[in-house]
Amino acid sequence: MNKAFFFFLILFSSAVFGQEIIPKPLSFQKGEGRFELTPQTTIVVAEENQNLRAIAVSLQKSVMTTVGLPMKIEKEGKENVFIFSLNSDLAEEAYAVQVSKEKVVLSASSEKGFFYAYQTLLQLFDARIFSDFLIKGLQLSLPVCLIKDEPRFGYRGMMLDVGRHMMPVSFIKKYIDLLAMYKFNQFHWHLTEDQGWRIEIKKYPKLTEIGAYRKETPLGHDSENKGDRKPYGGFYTQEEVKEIVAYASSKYINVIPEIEMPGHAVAALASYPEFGCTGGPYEVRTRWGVAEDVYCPYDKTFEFLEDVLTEVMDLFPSEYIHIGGDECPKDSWEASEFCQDLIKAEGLKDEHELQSYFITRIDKFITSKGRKLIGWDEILEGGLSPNATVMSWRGTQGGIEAARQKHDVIMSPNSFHYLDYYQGDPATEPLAIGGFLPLEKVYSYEPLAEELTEDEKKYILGVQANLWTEYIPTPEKVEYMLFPRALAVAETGWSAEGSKDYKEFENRVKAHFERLKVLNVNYAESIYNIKSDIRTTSEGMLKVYLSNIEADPIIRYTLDGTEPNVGSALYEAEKGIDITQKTRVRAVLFDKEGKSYANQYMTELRVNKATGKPYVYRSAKTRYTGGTDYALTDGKVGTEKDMQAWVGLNEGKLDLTLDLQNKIKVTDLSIGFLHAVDSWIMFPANLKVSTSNNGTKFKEISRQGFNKGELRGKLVERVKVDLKGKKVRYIKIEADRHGKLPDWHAGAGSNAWLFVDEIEVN
Ligand code: TNX
Repeated sequence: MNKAFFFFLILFSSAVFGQEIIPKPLSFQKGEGRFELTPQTTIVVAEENQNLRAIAVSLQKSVMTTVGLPMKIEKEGKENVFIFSLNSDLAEEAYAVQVSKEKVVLSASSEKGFFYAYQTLLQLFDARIFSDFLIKGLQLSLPVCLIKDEPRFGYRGMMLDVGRHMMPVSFIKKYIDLLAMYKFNQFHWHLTEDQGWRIEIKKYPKLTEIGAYRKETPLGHDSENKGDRKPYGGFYTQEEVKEIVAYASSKYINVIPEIEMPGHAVAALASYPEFGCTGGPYEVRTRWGVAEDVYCPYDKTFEFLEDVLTEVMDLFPSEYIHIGGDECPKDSWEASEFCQDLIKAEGLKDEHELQSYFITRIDKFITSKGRKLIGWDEILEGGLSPNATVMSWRGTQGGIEAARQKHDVIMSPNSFHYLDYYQGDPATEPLAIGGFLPLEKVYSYEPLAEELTEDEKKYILGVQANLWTEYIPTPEKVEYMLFPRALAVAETGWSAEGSKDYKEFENRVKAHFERLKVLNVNYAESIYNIKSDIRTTSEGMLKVYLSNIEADPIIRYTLDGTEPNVGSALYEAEKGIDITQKTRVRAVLFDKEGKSYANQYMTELRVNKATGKPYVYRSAKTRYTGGTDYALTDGKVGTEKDMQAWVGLNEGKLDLTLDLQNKIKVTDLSIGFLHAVDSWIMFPANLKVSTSNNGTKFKEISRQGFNKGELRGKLVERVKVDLKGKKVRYIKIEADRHGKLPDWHAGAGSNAWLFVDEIEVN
């Protein structure tokens, strides 16, 4: 799109939406006219306060960089000024911004309040205020308005897992900048994992010499059990940690370190095997998931952990110290004589109480240092000290339970706030761990569950979203997974109860895309994805209906496999698209100016003599996915990526009769099967095809056997059967499942699934 047009759009959209601030402020009143910045405009900071001055300098810098105006900082001034005005009546994080034609007044009672006023101010400017170079012809101004604002929750956090994948210091700073822009105040830094220990600990150098490196990283999905054979690793030195903590603090963000225990600790055990129950050797983990090897509760293990935490507390001034506590399998404690003796000696009931003993002992240590322990909701198991704060991740129930037990709670439910889950159709999204959390779902989260009493609600300190990085190896992908969903989380944490309106939020998000673009953030445009509805017609044709979030989207499509452009056919909702032959449908969304969006829709439809024709199963139990009645003849062919097209069985056999509804000449038949053994799906043992003219007497045409019992990995194969140009009406297709999963398989002995899709007849 032409640049001038692009910028016109920004102005236009701000005029339409009035305000695009995210998170939405408590109140916003728009007036008439604008405050124009001129070469005479100054910033007035009366107080002798270095930090306030630093905020004024940031404002000065942004204006200088983008439009070259000097914006001197002075002690007084009345007109054509930005004034920092102290107002001690406001709460710590509250602020007001008052823009008139003559001046802009920022009020707050604290530096933090001024910082948020400044963040809001930036969002009132043209999006190009975020540019780091001079923009010719840009005239900066602000709309006359009055904003009063304060957060709903005191805790607004974002977690980043650097254990699975490490991110460079420069990126951590960018991440912190983006959090600050959306008024988050907590950065939860997940620093240790099975797959890597990422923080230098002076007393235990092997933690980073050994524990920071793994032999390889899973390739594709963990279930495929493949590695990339490339050593991976790295860690943050204590100097770098200090640098990041100081940087975050300059953005009014507290950094909460997480040192995982008793589980998710294989990297530490690989470095110091004496802290595991078996004594090792252990190896830094090269697969995702949950490891059975965990810390053994020896006295020496506690000494070690206390030493580590001591160094950590020296680096992080945060009151909260996160000690993990999640996903700790009890196998190694069950098998350990030491643990069994300890359970008896301490009068504990079982290994769950041993977990509680573990956490309580660490809690005492952390509390003795004047800090507060946070842990994932499993720390509730077996009793917990009243001082501890619970971070609820397993749905919302853990948090509700914790609040009832009068523990402070931070809500970060995987059912709403796991930003490592897919945000769009997995078929068109980059690889993710699983799940499905589109922007709308994330936005719909209400942290104060109805079942809590008013008193219990007081224990909910706020919200957090988590970014686990098993499938997120680069900063670009971190950005892709975070944005725009982090904006929804920001609004849940900040904006007033009951003020959320998704449609209106979506419009503000679109305006923020322009800001994120200027900031070089690789945000996802998945909210624009095109969705399809494919229907069969009685004539054996297909009709494809396309839609997206807009009421009247401009969708252009091609049917010849080429990429749609501005000249391609325009989709008309009333008509749909008729498909009469094998076709690859590709569709792309355009904006009014003819700019295309990145996310495309693509599907291959194979119209053939079986398309839309009915079939009857003689035996088909446990049908799985392939939702529609005509899943096998809907023209949509199951592929490795498009898992939803397949029909799956794991009992009985595939035995169906297809009715072509007329006696017609047929040359061949093909049918696809999926082999994806890590997902318990295996190629059939055989395939038999017979034909008939009356539906009762069948003649066998083909019978073949397969043996893919040893084949690992994934494969889609279409089996072809020659029908020799005969005239037939009915075709019977039979296939036996492979049977049981092989001995070497994790699910050995269970039935393998048979996945079949799309019967094609030509
Ligand atoms: C569960 S959430 C975990 C993490 C994984 C995450 C993947 C939590 C406390 N534990 O170790 O990375 O699921 O979504």
